[in-house]
Formats: sequence, C-alpha cells, structure tokens
Amino acid sequence: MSGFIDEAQIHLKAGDGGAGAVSFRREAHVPRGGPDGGDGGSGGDVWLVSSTNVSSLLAFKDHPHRKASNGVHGQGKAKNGARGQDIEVEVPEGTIVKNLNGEIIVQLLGSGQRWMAAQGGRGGRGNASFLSNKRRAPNFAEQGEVGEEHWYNLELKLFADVALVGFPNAGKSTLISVISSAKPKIANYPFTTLEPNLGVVKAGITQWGSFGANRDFIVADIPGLIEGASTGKGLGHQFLRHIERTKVLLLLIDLSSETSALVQEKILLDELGKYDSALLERPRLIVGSKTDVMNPDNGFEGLTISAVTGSGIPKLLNELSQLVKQVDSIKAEEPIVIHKIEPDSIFARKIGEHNFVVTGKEALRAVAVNDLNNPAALDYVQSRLKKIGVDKVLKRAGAMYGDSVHIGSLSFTFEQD
Ligand SMILES: Nc1nc2c(ncn2[C@@H]2O[C@H](COP(=O)(O)OP(=O)(O)OP(=O)(O)O)[C@@H](O)[C@H]2O)c(=O)[nH]1
Ligand SMILES: [Mg+2]
Repeated sequence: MSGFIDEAQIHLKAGDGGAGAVSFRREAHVPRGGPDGGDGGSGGDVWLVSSTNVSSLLAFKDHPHRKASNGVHGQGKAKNGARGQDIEVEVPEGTIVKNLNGEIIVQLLGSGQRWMAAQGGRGGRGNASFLSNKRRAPNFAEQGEVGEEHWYNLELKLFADVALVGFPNAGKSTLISVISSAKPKIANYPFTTLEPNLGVVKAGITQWGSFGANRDFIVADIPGLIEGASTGKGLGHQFLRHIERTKVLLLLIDLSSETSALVQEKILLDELGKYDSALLERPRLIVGSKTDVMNPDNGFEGLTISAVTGSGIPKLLNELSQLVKQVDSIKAEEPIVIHKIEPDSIFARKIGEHNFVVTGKEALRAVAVNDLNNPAALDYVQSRLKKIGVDKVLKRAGAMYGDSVHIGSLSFTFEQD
C-alpha cells in the first residue's frame, strides 16, 4: 500500500492574549487609590486530536485555516479578562505532523490523542501586578502576547481497515470497484491485480441502497493467494505484510469455481496461518462471491454476494462496518510520539561588527508585551531581560560594552550596570 499517502497543509493560529489594564481605584473617601488594573485573559490554544470521525485530510485542502479565539482585555476594579476558547481540530488516526522543512514533529497514531499545535498568547498583566515598594503607582501594563501561528504539513499513511483475501479471479477487484471509488483493473484471468489497491467505502451509501455504518472505512484489494503462497508461490506472499495492520479480513470464496467452498476456505486459512498465525486471530468474515453465476454444488453456507447484481452487498458492508467498529473499541491506545519541540532558550548571535541579535521566546516576549515608549515599562523590561539571562548570553557570544543589541523591536546599547 505504499504510495497511498494523503497530504495536506494546515495553518493554525492560536488566540492572542488580552492586554492588561491600567487603572486606579476610585472610592468616595479615598482620594488616590492604588492600582487596580486587571490582567488580560490568555488566548485559546489549538489542539490536533486524532479521531475515527474523520478518515482523510480532504477537509484541509480547501480550508486549511483554523483559529482559536483571543483572550479578553483586563479591566479596572481588578477585573481579569476571560480566557480565549481552545479549539480541537480533528485529524484521522495515523496522521503524521511535519514542519515545512519536512521534519516529523509528532505522530498521532492511536485514537483520541491530543497535541497542542499552537499555544495561545499569555494575557498581559494589569498595572496592579506591578505594584512594589519602589513602584507605588505603576502607570503601565503589559500587552497580551501574540498567539502562536504555524503552518504544518500533515501526512496520512493509510492502513486498511479491511483486507480482501481470495484466490485469483475470485472477484476481489470487482468488489472493491463497486463499493468504493477505487478503479482497479478487472479481467477474467488470474493475477490481474499486481499491486494492492485501496478504496474508501463511504459510510452508509451503496449504489444498491443504504447500510448502517457510523464512519467511512478503508478496504484493501490484494493480489490473489494460491496454495503455497506462504512459501513464495504466486504473488500473494509479498503482499501479505500489507494486511498485518488491517483490522478485519474478508475472505472471498468464488462460488462459480469448480473447487468447493470448503476447500477454498481451508487453503486460504492455511496460507494465512503459515505466513503469520496471528492473522488467524483477526476477526474475519467469509463471503461467497459471484452468486449470480454460482456452481450449485459449491456447498457454501453463509452470506453470498454478487458484485454484478448487487445482491447481498449492503448486508456485507453493514457487517464489515460492525466488525471494524468492534475492533476500534478494543484497540489499545498507542502512545503519542513527539520528535521535536521548539527551543525555548535565549540565543545571542553576532550579525555585524558591534551588533548582536537576541532571540528566544522569553526575551522576545518581554519586549513584545510592553509599551517601550513608557519609561517605567522600559525600566521593567530591562530588569526582566537581565533576570532571564540576556546579559550572560550576550557576553558568551562575545558582546562588548558599547555594542548594539537588538531584541524584537527594541534596540539598546550593551552597558555595564
Ligand atoms: N458474473 C459475475 N462475474 C464476476 C463477479 N465478480 C467478478 N466477476 C468477474 O470475475 C472475473 C475476475 O474478477 P476480478 O475482480 O478481476 O478478480 P480478482 O479476484 O481481483 O482477481 P486477481 O486480481 O487476479 O486476484 C472478471 O471477469 C469479473 O468480471 C460477480 O459477482 N458476478
Ligand atoms: Mg484483482
């Protein structure tokens, strides 16, 4: 099933933090009250959640943007702003998240796994937070932090829910062609199918009527199995590995064949078991095909279908979808795998003679959320930068007193205290 990869780009914007307020208490009997500006609320986060409710990345192709709401600004009377609402973006299980450089960041393999893909900006602190014994009447507050914004490449490696297993010519490709959008080659000779085909069966819809199903599922048509396949005869063997991850096996018995149904079933199960005995534990459905041209002596008892007349097809899909659902509900959750997280530390880099740039989330944040035109706020920013170690990284990068330093929109001269 190599080559069957679904891809899409997605743009996620977390909510911005609300601004802190500048306000002072006003009471009838208190002429000059203390600062009471409340904090802004944080912006909402954007989460990716793997879910069986979606089976492809198609929805993102036309609508790649998802946005969480902003935090509310703080107000006077120490009123804090409300937090922005988080949003959850559902992706199919098996989704691989990459950055635009193609590096894997996270894989959401099991169902219900959550990963925070864009973090909301922190709310700015109101002036009440800046009260200290030195600062009796702080007349500044922080801006809210801008929420994270990211483009990601999403990739989905499809693993089939159902694998079609049968002798060559049993009608596997014909069946997948009438229940899904797959268009494989069909012909009246063995080994027509040389490569596996995948098709998505749309929940509840067939050309011959509806069936009960709560989600789409994926069916794989693999090359026919013959006796001796497990020892390498025919083509089937090299493709058996493709069905190792499928949830349900559908054994198709050719009812038009001279070989009795029982013998076909025995050979197919034998070959599967010899390849990997775990395959025999997989839930399976055994179905007779080509009932419209069946050999009356085939001795088959059970569900029969015809891909030509459609008889039995809605019932078949109903039973398959029930089985898939059962397996979904017992499947153990696989752990979330995080390959790469964004660095959080501070870096100083020389960009020219006597010129340095400082990057890193904390440093940029201190600069971005404060009004640099306000001297008191600027004072606060300087002490904050020192506290998080900007002086140290500048020295380590070779900065000398008198050099220029740039952090976001702030430029200043590196000076000894
Ligand atoms: N009458 C009738 N013919 C069918 C039915 N299903 C398949 N056929 C015919 O059976 C032949 C083989 O069908 P395929 O779907 O190619 O069989 P396959 O199992 O994919 O075969 P391989 O790819 O060789 O393994 C074709 O001529 C089909 O038209 C059916 O339900 N009724
Ligand atoms: Mg085929």
